[in-house]
Amino acid sequence: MRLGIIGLPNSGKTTIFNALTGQNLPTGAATSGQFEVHTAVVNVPDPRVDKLSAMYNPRKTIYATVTYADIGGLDKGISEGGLKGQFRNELAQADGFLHVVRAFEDDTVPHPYITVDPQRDVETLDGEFLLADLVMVEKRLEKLQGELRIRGKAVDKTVPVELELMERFKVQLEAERPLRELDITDDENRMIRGYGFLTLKPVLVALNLGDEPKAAADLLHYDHPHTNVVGLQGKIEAELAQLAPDDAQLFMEEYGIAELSAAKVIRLSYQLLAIQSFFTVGEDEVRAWSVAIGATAPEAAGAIHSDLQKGFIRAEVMKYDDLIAAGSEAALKSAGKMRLEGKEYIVQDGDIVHIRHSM
Ligand SMILES: Nc1nc2c(ncn2[C@@H]2O[C@H](COP(=O)(O)OP(=O)(O)OP(=O)(O)O)[C@@H](O)[C@H]2O)c(=O)[nH]1
Ligand SMILES: [Mg+2]
Repeated sequence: MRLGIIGLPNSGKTTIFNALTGQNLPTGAATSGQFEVHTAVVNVPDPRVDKLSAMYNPRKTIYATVTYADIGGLDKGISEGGLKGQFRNELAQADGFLHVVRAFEDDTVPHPYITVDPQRDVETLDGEFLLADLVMVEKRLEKLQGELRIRGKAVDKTVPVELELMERFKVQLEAERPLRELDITDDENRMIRGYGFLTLKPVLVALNLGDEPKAAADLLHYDHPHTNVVGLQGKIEAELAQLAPDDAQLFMEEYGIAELSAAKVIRLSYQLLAIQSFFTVGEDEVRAWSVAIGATAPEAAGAIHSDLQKGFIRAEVMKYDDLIAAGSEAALKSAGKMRLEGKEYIVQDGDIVHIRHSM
Protein backbone atom coordinates (compact mmCIF):
# COMPACT_ATOMS: atom_id res chain seq x y z
CA MET A 1 0.00 0.00 0.00
CA ARG A 2 1.41 3.28 -1.11
CA LEU A 3 0.66 6.78 0.14
CA GLY A 4 1.80 9.76 -1.90
CA ILE A 5 2.90 12.71 0.25
CA ILE A 6 1.56 15.82 -1.44
CA GLY A 7 1.38 19.49 -0.52
CA LEU A 8 2.37 22.98 -1.63
CA PRO A 9 6.05 23.98 -1.77
CA ASN A 10 7.64 24.47 1.66
CA SER A 11 4.70 22.95 3.52
CA GLY A 12 7.02 20.40 5.13
CA LYS A 13 6.47 17.30 2.99
CA THR A 14 10.08 16.14 3.14
CA THR A 15 10.32 17.06 6.83
CA ILE A 16 7.29 14.88 7.57
CA PHE A 17 8.56 12.12 5.29
CA ASN A 18 11.72 12.13 7.43
CA ALA A 19 9.65 12.07 10.63
CA LEU A 20 7.64 9.06 9.44
CA THR A 21 10.47 7.05 7.92
CA GLY A 22 13.50 7.98 10.04
CA GLN A 23 15.34 9.07 6.90
CA ASN A 24 17.33 12.25 6.68
CA LEU A 25 16.59 13.74 3.26
CA PRO A 26 17.60 17.37 2.76
CA THR A 27 14.77 19.84 3.36
CA GLY A 28 14.27 23.49 2.44
CA ALA A 29 15.53 25.26 -0.64
CA ALA A 30 17.74 22.33 -1.76
CA THR A 31 15.03 20.62 -3.77
CA SER A 32 12.36 23.28 -4.05
CA GLY A 33 10.02 23.16 -7.02
CA GLN A 34 11.51 20.09 -8.68
CA PHE A 35 9.70 16.93 -9.57
CA GLU A 36 11.45 14.39 -7.41
CA VAL A 37 10.16 11.30 -5.65
CA HIS A 38 11.62 9.54 -2.64
CA THR A 39 10.07 6.40 -1.23
CA ALA A 40 10.45 4.44 1.99
CA VAL A 41 8.69 1.46 3.53
CA VAL A 42 7.57 1.89 7.13
CA ASN A 43 6.40 -0.65 9.71
CA VAL A 44 2.92 -0.07 11.09
CA PRO A 45 3.33 -0.09 14.87
CA ASP A 46 1.06 -2.77 16.37
CA PRO A 47 1.20 -3.80 20.04
CA ARG A 48 -0.59 -7.04 19.12
CA VAL A 49 2.37 -8.09 17.00
CA ASP A 50 4.69 -7.28 19.92
CA LYS A 51 2.61 -9.45 22.26
CA LEU A 52 2.39 -12.37 19.84
CA SER A 53 6.12 -12.15 19.30
CA ALA A 54 6.70 -12.31 23.05
CA MET A 55 4.43 -15.37 23.24
CA TYR A 56 5.92 -17.38 20.33
CA ASN A 57 9.49 -16.10 20.53
CA PRO A 58 9.95 -16.51 16.75
CA ARG A 59 13.13 -16.07 14.75
CA LYS A 60 11.48 -13.28 12.77
CA THR A 61 8.81 -10.71 13.59
CA ILE A 62 7.29 -8.92 10.64
CA TYR A 63 4.93 -5.95 10.86
CA ALA A 64 2.44 -4.72 8.30
CA THR A 65 3.94 -1.94 6.21
CA VAL A 66 2.98 1.25 4.44
CA THR A 67 5.06 2.82 1.68
CA TYR A 68 5.40 6.61 1.63
CA ALA A 69 6.41 8.51 -1.48
CA ASP A 70 7.50 12.13 -1.00
CA ILE A 71 6.41 13.84 -4.21
CA GLY A 72 8.14 17.17 -4.79
CA GLY A 73 7.15 19.83 -7.31
CA LEU A 74 3.40 20.24 -6.81
CA ASP A 75 2.02 23.76 -6.97
CA LYS A 76 -0.83 25.88 -8.27
CA GLY A 77 -1.13 25.45 -12.02
CA ILE A 78 0.18 21.88 -12.25
CA SER A 79 -3.10 20.55 -13.65
CA GLU A 80 -3.30 23.02 -16.53
CA GLY A 81 -3.95 21.04 -19.69
CA GLY A 82 -3.97 17.84 -17.65
CA LEU A 83 -1.23 16.22 -15.61
CA LYS A 84 1.41 14.55 -17.70
CA GLY A 85 4.08 11.91 -17.76
CA GLN A 86 5.91 10.94 -14.62
CA PHE A 87 3.89 13.29 -12.46
CA ARG A 88 0.62 11.76 -13.48
CA ASN A 89 2.02 8.21 -13.07
CA GLU A 90 3.35 8.91 -9.63
CA LEU A 91 0.07 10.38 -8.40
CA ALA A 92 -2.07 7.77 -10.16
CA GLN A 93 -0.10 4.91 -8.60
CA ALA A 94 -0.84 6.00 -5.04
CA ASP A 95 -3.52 4.16 -3.07
CA GLY A 96 -4.13 7.35 -1.10
CA PHE A 97 -2.55 10.68 -0.21
CA LEU A 98 -0.99 12.24 2.83
CA HIS A 99 -1.69 15.91 2.18
CA VAL A 100 0.75 18.08 4.14
CA VAL A 101 -0.61 21.53 4.90
CA ARG A 102 1.45 24.27 6.46
CA ALA A 103 0.17 25.73 9.72
CA PHE A 104 3.54 26.87 11.12
CA GLU A 105 4.66 30.47 11.20
CA ASP A 106 8.33 31.01 10.43
CA ASP A 107 9.65 34.16 8.73
CA THR A 108 12.75 32.32 7.56
CA VAL A 109 10.63 29.89 5.50
CA PRO A 110 8.90 31.67 2.62
CA HIS A 111 5.32 30.68 1.85
CA PRO A 112 4.54 30.54 -1.89
CA TYR A 113 1.36 32.62 -1.25
CA ILE A 114 2.94 34.82 1.44
CA THR A 115 0.55 34.21 4.34
CA VAL A 116 -0.04 31.06 6.36
CA ASP A 117 -3.59 29.92 5.62
CA PRO A 118 -4.23 26.16 5.91
CA GLN A 119 -7.79 26.31 4.58
CA ARG A 120 -6.75 28.18 1.44
CA ASP A 121 -3.79 25.88 0.87
CA VAL A 122 -5.68 22.62 1.19
CA GLU A 123 -8.31 23.92 -1.21
CA THR A 124 -5.65 25.12 -3.67
CA LEU A 125 -4.17 21.68 -4.21
CA ASP A 126 -7.57 19.98 -4.01
CA GLY A 127 -8.68 22.35 -6.79
CA GLU A 128 -5.75 21.25 -8.95
CA PHE A 129 -6.70 17.60 -8.46
CA LEU A 130 -10.35 18.33 -9.30
CA LEU A 131 -9.25 20.03 -12.48
CA ALA A 132 -6.86 17.22 -13.44
CA ASP A 133 -9.70 14.71 -13.03
CA LEU A 134 -12.06 16.88 -15.04
CA VAL A 135 -9.59 17.04 -17.94
CA MET A 136 -9.34 13.25 -17.78
CA VAL A 137 -13.12 12.83 -17.74
CA GLU A 138 -13.52 15.13 -20.72
CA LYS A 139 -10.93 13.17 -22.69
CA ARG A 140 -12.76 9.93 -21.96
CA LEU A 141 -16.11 11.46 -22.89
CA GLU A 142 -14.75 12.65 -26.20
CA LYS A 143 -13.30 9.23 -26.97
CA LEU A 144 -16.45 7.33 -25.98
CA GLN A 145 -18.74 9.67 -27.91
CA GLY A 146 -16.49 9.23 -30.92
CA GLU A 147 -16.79 5.44 -30.75
CA LEU A 148 -20.53 5.69 -30.41
CA ARG A 149 -20.72 7.95 -33.48
CA ILE A 150 -18.58 5.67 -35.61
CA ARG A 151 -20.01 2.30 -34.62
CA GLY A 152 -23.57 3.23 -33.74
CA LYS A 153 -25.50 0.20 -32.48
CA ALA A 154 -22.52 -2.11 -33.01
CA VAL A 155 -20.55 -0.35 -30.31
CA ASP A 156 -19.17 -2.42 -27.43
CA LYS A 157 -21.77 -2.61 -24.68
CA THR A 158 -19.36 -1.17 -22.09
CA VAL A 159 -19.30 2.14 -23.97
CA PRO A 160 -22.72 3.48 -22.95
CA VAL A 161 -22.13 2.27 -19.37
CA GLU A 162 -18.86 4.14 -19.11
CA LEU A 163 -20.36 7.16 -20.85
CA GLU A 164 -23.02 7.40 -18.22
CA LEU A 165 -20.44 7.06 -15.43
CA MET A 166 -18.25 9.78 -16.95
CA GLU A 167 -21.28 12.09 -17.24
CA ARG A 168 -21.90 11.51 -13.54
CA PHE A 169 -18.24 12.26 -12.76
CA LYS A 170 -18.39 15.41 -14.83
CA VAL A 171 -21.36 16.80 -12.92
CA GLN A 172 -19.61 16.06 -9.63
CA LEU A 173 -16.30 17.64 -10.66
CA GLU A 174 -17.94 20.70 -12.16
CA ALA A 175 -19.64 21.22 -8.82
CA GLU A 176 -16.09 21.18 -7.37
CA ARG A 177 -16.77 18.03 -5.39
CA PRO A 178 -14.29 15.13 -5.24
CA LEU A 179 -15.16 11.77 -6.82
CA ARG A 180 -14.58 9.96 -3.54
CA GLU A 181 -17.96 11.30 -2.35
CA LEU A 182 -19.83 9.24 -4.95
CA ASP A 183 -21.11 5.72 -4.45
CA ILE A 184 -19.29 3.66 -7.02
CA THR A 185 -20.00 -0.03 -7.54
CA ASP A 186 -17.26 -2.66 -7.76
CA ASP A 187 -18.00 -3.10 -11.47
CA GLU A 188 -17.67 0.62 -12.09
CA ASN A 189 -14.47 0.68 -10.07
CA ARG A 190 -13.01 -2.07 -12.21
CA MET A 191 -13.92 -0.15 -15.34
CA ILE A 192 -12.00 2.99 -14.28
CA ARG A 193 -9.16 1.43 -12.31
CA GLY A 194 -6.56 2.20 -14.97
CA TYR A 195 -7.35 5.91 -15.12
CA GLY A 196 -6.00 6.78 -11.67
CA PHE A 197 -8.54 9.47 -10.79
CA LEU A 198 -6.94 11.57 -8.09
CA THR A 199 -10.01 12.78 -6.21
CA LEU A 200 -11.22 9.21 -5.88
CA LYS A 201 -8.36 8.36 -3.54
CA PRO A 202 -8.65 8.69 0.24
CA VAL A 203 -6.79 11.57 1.89
CA LEU A 204 -5.19 12.04 5.29
CA VAL A 205 -4.49 15.72 5.85
CA ALA A 206 -1.39 16.29 8.01
CA LEU A 207 -1.35 19.79 9.43
CA ASN A 208 2.22 20.79 10.03
CA LEU A 209 1.80 22.72 13.27
CA GLY A 210 5.37 23.87 13.85
CA ASP A 211 6.72 24.32 17.35
CA GLU A 212 3.43 25.09 19.10
CA PRO A 213 1.03 22.21 19.64
CA LYS A 214 -2.40 23.33 18.43
CA ALA A 215 -5.76 21.65 17.83
CA ALA A 216 -6.09 20.72 14.16
CA ALA A 217 -9.87 21.26 14.27
CA ASP A 218 -9.39 24.99 15.05
CA LEU A 219 -7.29 25.48 11.93
CA LEU A 220 -9.11 23.54 9.26
CA HIS A 221 -12.55 22.34 8.26
CA TYR A 222 -12.25 19.20 6.19
CA ASP A 223 -15.41 17.25 6.49
CA HIS A 224 -15.43 14.78 3.61
CA PRO A 225 -15.96 11.03 3.42
CA HIS A 226 -12.79 8.91 3.12
CA THR A 227 -10.64 11.64 4.64
CA ASN A 228 -9.15 12.35 8.02
CA VAL A 229 -7.15 15.18 9.61
CA VAL A 230 -4.22 14.92 12.00
CA GLY A 231 -1.90 17.57 13.42
CA LEU A 232 1.80 17.07 14.00
CA GLN A 233 4.89 19.12 14.78
CA GLY A 234 6.87 18.26 11.68
CA LYS A 235 10.29 19.64 12.48
CA ILE A 236 10.41 18.42 16.07
CA GLU A 237 9.22 14.97 15.05
CA ALA A 238 11.79 14.77 12.26
CA GLU A 239 14.53 15.61 14.77
CA LEU A 240 13.20 13.03 17.23
CA ALA A 241 13.22 10.38 14.53
CA GLN A 242 16.99 10.87 14.22
CA LEU A 243 17.67 10.26 17.92
CA ALA A 244 18.38 7.01 19.74
CA PRO A 245 15.20 5.84 21.57
CA ASP A 246 16.48 6.81 25.06
CA ASP A 247 17.47 10.29 23.94
CA ALA A 248 14.13 10.68 22.17
CA GLN A 249 12.37 9.78 25.43
CA LEU A 250 14.24 12.51 27.34
CA PHE A 251 13.52 15.05 24.63
CA MET A 252 9.81 14.19 24.64
CA GLU A 253 9.61 14.63 28.42
CA GLU A 254 11.32 18.00 28.13
CA TYR A 255 8.84 19.19 25.49
CA GLY A 256 5.83 17.54 27.11
CA ILE A 257 5.11 15.25 24.15
CA ALA A 258 3.18 12.20 25.38
CA GLU A 259 3.18 10.14 22.21
CA LEU A 260 4.97 10.57 18.91
CA SER A 261 2.53 11.80 16.30
CA ALA A 262 4.53 10.00 13.64
CA ALA A 263 3.31 6.64 15.02
CA LYS A 264 -0.25 7.96 15.03
CA VAL A 265 0.04 9.24 11.45
CA ILE A 266 1.26 5.81 10.30
CA ARG A 267 -1.65 4.10 12.07
CA LEU A 268 -4.13 6.54 10.55
CA SER A 269 -2.57 6.04 7.11
CA TYR A 270 -3.20 2.34 7.42
CA GLN A 271 -6.81 2.88 8.52
CA LEU A 272 -7.37 5.33 5.70
CA LEU A 273 -6.66 2.63 3.12
CA ALA A 274 -9.52 0.44 4.43
CA ILE A 275 -7.18 -2.42 5.12
CA GLN A 276 -6.84 -4.54 8.23
CA SER A 277 -4.30 -6.96 9.67
CA PHE A 278 -4.51 -10.64 10.30
CA PHE A 279 -1.64 -12.62 11.76
CA THR A 280 0.23 -15.84 11.22
CA VAL A 281 2.21 -17.24 14.13
CA GLY A 282 4.80 -19.92 14.76
CA GLU A 283 8.32 -20.58 15.95
CA ASP A 284 9.77 -19.38 12.71
CA GLU A 285 7.81 -16.20 12.21
CA VAL A 286 5.14 -13.98 13.69
CA ARG A 287 3.75 -11.84 10.96
CA ALA A 288 1.06 -9.28 10.24
CA TRP A 289 -0.56 -9.40 6.80
CA SER A 290 -2.74 -6.77 5.17
CA VAL A 291 -6.07 -7.47 3.50
CA ALA A 292 -9.03 -5.35 2.51
CA ILE A 293 -11.76 -5.01 5.10
CA GLY A 294 -14.40 -7.55 4.08
CA ALA A 295 -11.93 -10.04 2.53
CA THR A 296 -12.84 -13.73 2.68
CA ALA A 297 -10.61 -16.45 4.13
CA PRO A 298 -9.38 -17.59 0.68
CA GLU A 299 -8.56 -13.97 -0.21
CA ALA A 300 -6.57 -13.68 3.00
CA ALA A 301 -4.78 -16.90 2.07
CA GLY A 302 -4.01 -15.28 -1.29
CA ALA A 303 -2.32 -12.36 0.48
CA ILE A 304 0.18 -14.89 1.84
CA HIS A 305 0.62 -16.84 -1.38
CA SER A 306 -1.54 -17.34 -4.47
CA ASP A 307 -1.08 -21.13 -4.14
CA LEU A 308 -2.71 -21.02 -0.72
CA GLN A 309 -5.76 -19.35 -2.24
CA LYS A 310 -5.99 -21.92 -5.05
CA GLY A 311 -5.58 -24.88 -2.73
CA PHE A 312 -7.60 -23.42 0.15
CA ILE A 313 -9.47 -26.01 2.19
CA ARG A 314 -10.15 -24.42 5.56
CA ALA A 315 -8.79 -21.79 7.89
CA GLU A 316 -8.01 -22.45 11.54
CA VAL A 317 -8.77 -19.15 13.26
CA MET A 318 -7.90 -17.92 16.73
CA LYS A 319 -9.24 -14.61 17.99
CA TYR A 320 -6.42 -12.43 19.28
CA ASP A 321 -8.29 -11.59 22.49
CA ASP A 322 -9.09 -15.28 23.12
CA LEU A 323 -5.45 -16.21 22.72
CA ILE A 324 -4.25 -13.50 25.09
CA ALA A 325 -6.95 -14.46 27.63
CA ALA A 326 -6.02 -18.16 27.37
CA GLY A 327 -2.32 -17.40 27.73
CA SER A 328 -1.14 -19.93 25.15
CA GLU A 329 -2.23 -21.70 22.00
CA ALA A 330 -2.49 -25.02 23.86
CA ALA A 331 -4.77 -23.51 26.52
CA LEU A 332 -6.92 -21.90 23.84
CA LYS A 333 -7.30 -25.23 22.04
CA SER A 334 -8.24 -27.15 25.16
CA ALA A 335 -10.87 -24.48 25.89
CA GLY A 336 -12.36 -25.35 22.47
CA LYS A 337 -11.78 -21.87 21.08
CA MET A 338 -9.88 -22.76 17.94
CA ARG A 339 -12.39 -22.29 15.11
CA LEU A 340 -12.48 -23.98 11.75
CA GLU A 341 -13.75 -21.64 9.04
CA GLY A 342 -14.63 -22.27 5.40
CA LYS A 343 -14.52 -20.38 2.11
CA GLU A 344 -17.28 -17.93 3.03
CA TYR A 345 -15.66 -16.73 6.22
CA ILE A 346 -15.03 -12.97 6.36
CA VAL A 347 -11.68 -12.32 8.00
CA GLN A 348 -11.74 -9.98 11.00
CA ASP A 349 -9.07 -7.56 12.12
CA GLY A 350 -6.77 -9.36 14.57
CA ASP A 351 -7.59 -12.91 13.47
CA ILE A 352 -4.74 -15.35 13.84
CA VAL A 353 -4.99 -17.64 10.88
CA HIS A 354 -3.55 -20.96 9.79
CA ILE A 355 -4.52 -22.02 6.28
CA ARG A 356 -5.12 -25.69 5.56
CA HIS A 357 -4.50 -26.26 1.90
CA SER A 358 -3.96 -28.93 -0.70
CA MET A 359 -0.89 -27.50 -2.43
N1 LIG B 1 9.70 26.35 11.98
C1 LIG B 1 9.38 25.25 11.33
N2 LIG B 1 9.92 25.01 10.13
C2 LIG B 1 9.58 23.88 9.47
C3 LIG B 1 8.69 22.92 10.05
N3 LIG B 1 8.55 21.92 9.16
C4 LIG B 1 9.32 22.22 8.09
N4 LIG B 1 9.94 23.40 8.30
C5 LIG B 1 10.91 24.07 7.41
O1 LIG B 1 10.25 24.43 6.21
C6 LIG B 1 11.17 24.30 5.11
C7 LIG B 1 10.54 23.45 4.06
O2 LIG B 1 10.41 22.13 4.54
P1 LIG B 1 10.42 20.88 3.57
O3 LIG B 1 10.18 19.69 4.41
O4 LIG B 1 11.62 20.89 2.70
O5 LIG B 1 9.13 21.24 2.72
P2 LIG B 1 8.64 20.55 1.36
O6 LIG B 1 7.16 20.61 1.37
O7 LIG B 1 9.27 19.21 1.22
O8 LIG B 1 9.20 21.57 0.31
P3 LIG B 1 9.45 21.33 -1.28
O9 LIG B 1 9.79 19.89 -1.48
O10 LIG B 1 10.57 22.23 -1.60
O11 LIG B 1 8.17 21.72 -1.93
C8 LIG B 1 12.46 23.75 5.66
O12 LIG B 1 13.35 24.79 5.87
C9 LIG B 1 12.02 23.14 6.99
O13 LIG B 1 13.06 23.12 7.93
C10 LIG B 1 8.16 23.19 11.34
O14 LIG B 1 7.41 22.38 11.90
N5 LIG B 1 8.52 24.35 11.93
MG1 LIG C 1 10.48 18.38 -0.32
